[in-house]
Amino acid sequence: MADLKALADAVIRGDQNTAVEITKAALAESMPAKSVLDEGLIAGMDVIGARFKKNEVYIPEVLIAARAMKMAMAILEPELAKEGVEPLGKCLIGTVQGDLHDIGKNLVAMMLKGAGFQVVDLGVDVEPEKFVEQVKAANAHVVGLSALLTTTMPGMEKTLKALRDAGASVKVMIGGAPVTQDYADRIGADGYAADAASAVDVAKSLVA
Ligand code: B1M
Repeated sequence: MADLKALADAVIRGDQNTAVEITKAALAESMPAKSVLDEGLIAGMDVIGARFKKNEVYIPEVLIAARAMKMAMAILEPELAKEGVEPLGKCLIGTVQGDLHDIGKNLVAMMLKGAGFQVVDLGVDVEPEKFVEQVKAANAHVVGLSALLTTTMPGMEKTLKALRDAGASVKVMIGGAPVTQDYADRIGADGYAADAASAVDVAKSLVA
């Protein structure tokens, strides 16, 4: 019988070949895709997230684990769809207008996917109007805004205002090196996270 603990360990090690192999074996044995996801892939990414928060692993390890998860997810996704498994929620994420930094934002997107969210990544230099348009089109539950420059942080407030003015009932989470909880409170964001693993906790609390 396919070993889901070994699948989680493969994700933690970033061993994509083993992750894919065990995922295929589990599906061939008619194991529910949801169990493979929860007990294998998400369990592995949860461990990586917790270790990243404690500085026990660093960005390269997270990226390698996320790549292993992505490869296995490509096999699992059609089966999840057949089982009618719903994602935890739909997140739109982007770096705000004028800002081209995307390494942290990409990590957050990967960790959210790893936790079971459906993620639409709008990229960098995203103007407020685009967030509004895409939130409506995607019917998103959470919008994630990233900024790395003190000069682009006001783009977060502008985007929040544009979303509120458009009547979008979406939760807004912000983050990035110069961003703080105090700033999030000041502009009225629903959530703030200091790192990619905490962003998962915040997003979960926002859709709970
Ligand atoms: Co730029 N840059 N950069 N840069 N850059 C910084 C940010 C800077 C601090 C460097 C410095 O001066 N010491 C400085 C900003 C100063 C300030 O505003 N206070 C700076 C500057 C000034 C600039 C330019 C203006 C330089 C110039 O051209 N004169 C220019 C601006 C371009 C623009 O955006 N319009 C610029 C350009 C660039 C590059 C293109 C060369 C490159 C970006 C490449 C890319 O992203 N594809 C770059 C880089 C790499 C950096 C540094 C070196 C590294 C940033 C990074 O990726 N960190 C950075 C200095 C530094 O941090 N040491 C610097 C790693 C990443 C994983 O961390 O993004 O913080 P971070 O993400 C974390 C958390 O913040 C959080 O989770 C992530 C993972 O834990 N997080 C979220 C991030 N987004 C989140 C969203 C959430 C929740 C959590 O919810 C939605």
